[in-house]
Amino acid sequence: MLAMRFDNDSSLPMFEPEAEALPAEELSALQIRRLRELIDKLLAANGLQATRLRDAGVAAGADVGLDDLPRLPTTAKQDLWDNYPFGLLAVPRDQVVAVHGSSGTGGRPTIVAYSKGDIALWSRMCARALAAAGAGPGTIVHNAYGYGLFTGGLGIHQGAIALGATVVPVSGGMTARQVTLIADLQPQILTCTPSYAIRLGEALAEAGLTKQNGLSLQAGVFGAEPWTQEMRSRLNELLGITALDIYGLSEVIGPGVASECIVAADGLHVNEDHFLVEALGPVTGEPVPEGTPGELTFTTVTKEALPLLRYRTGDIAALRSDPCPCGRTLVRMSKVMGRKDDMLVIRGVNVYPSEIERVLLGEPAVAPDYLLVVDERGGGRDLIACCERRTGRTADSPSDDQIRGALEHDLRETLGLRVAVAIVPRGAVPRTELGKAIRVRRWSGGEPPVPGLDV
Ligand code: DLL
Repeated sequence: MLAMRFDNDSSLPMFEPEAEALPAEELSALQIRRLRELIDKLLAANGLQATRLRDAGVAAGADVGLDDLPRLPTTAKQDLWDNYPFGLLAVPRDQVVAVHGSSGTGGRPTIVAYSKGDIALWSRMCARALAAAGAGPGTIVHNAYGYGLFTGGLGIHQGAIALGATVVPVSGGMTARQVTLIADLQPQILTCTPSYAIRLGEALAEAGLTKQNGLSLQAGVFGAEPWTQEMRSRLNELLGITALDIYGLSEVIGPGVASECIVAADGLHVNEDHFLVEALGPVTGEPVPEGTPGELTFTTVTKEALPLLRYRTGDIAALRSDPCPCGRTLVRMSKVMGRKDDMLVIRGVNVYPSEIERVLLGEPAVAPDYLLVVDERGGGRDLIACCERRTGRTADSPSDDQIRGALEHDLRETLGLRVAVAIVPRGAVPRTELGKAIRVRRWSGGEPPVPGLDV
């Protein structure tokens, strides 16, 4: 019975077909109504967003239509930091039933608040994503996203329960135990970061558990970090599944903002009945034409505790509205192509190059030029910090190995992330004569991006 759900056929049930397959005009009418309600709510809350709306000449929700969206004020991560932790609440504090936050590092977390209604909404959005991957009541979901402040674990967990699926709340890590649980409980769906899915897939294969040999997995719902089509092919092959992308961010709600369907596995359906989406030119801030990459910007029209008007995510993707064979009418976004700023998401942890720089330059024996190499050669995402030694070495200067060891330790302590450090020959790190320095390079194969880099 359950296996039927994974046949990639377009009659797969949607979790909320009345919303997910709404005809375009009805969707617009719903969006306009909700946008106006949001604006009235923000004005009534009388906070930062109310001030910005009034400054833009908006005195009531009735003043705006959907076409006015590009002219409304925006919000950004800085606003959350400036109003940390509860300054942007649109409900009384005692209506907040949970907080979550981004995996951002460096002592400046982004904290977001949820009302009971927000948790119910979030659960439904994640239930939509799981149903789009073929899950239904009784499907076993092996949930290896981290549980905690990070939205991945609990978001998917609540979604699986809302769907009536059976969730295995295994969280991240302890790979040997995960292999045993997968062998014993026979889940159909795996949910985790794509890089962890690779790691788990390799461990399953080592344990002799493959598709040919009884591995039960049918689909994967992978997100929280960028991943490529090549990675999708690898995951499909390694695990014998259909690997699907799920996107979201704490500020908007967590996972479940957009997700792929198993029918097409070709772009993520944005839940635009709750999250209006725009793609903006990163520099101009103006909407870009359909199909052109732009900065994803979301307006949360139904959230209660922390509603955000035109939240600029920094994530770059393209939107498309051509019909999908699954029957959903929701606009699709491409995979995230990159970030407007340089934030790196490594194994689900968000790090800014500036945070790494701070640690590297705290070591006196290291020269101020460095290059961060995102190593994708193995299909995962590892980070190598390439540094050069400072000139003027003396007899009692530390050895390369000592510097490397100390920096790797400090990076792990400060960022909560394993970063490999490579001491490269003097002059190997590219220098900039004009303009901005290039601090990040990808390494997906071929020549090392820095001469002398041997890891
Ligand atoms: O990563 C929410 C999430 C959890 C999404 C589990 C999917 C699955 P944050 O920790 O706040 O929230 O990080 C948000 O991660 O702005 C993107 O840069 C990146 N990101 C999230 N999903 C994807 C994806 C969660 N599918 C930030 N592809 C976002 C690329 C992603 N990047």
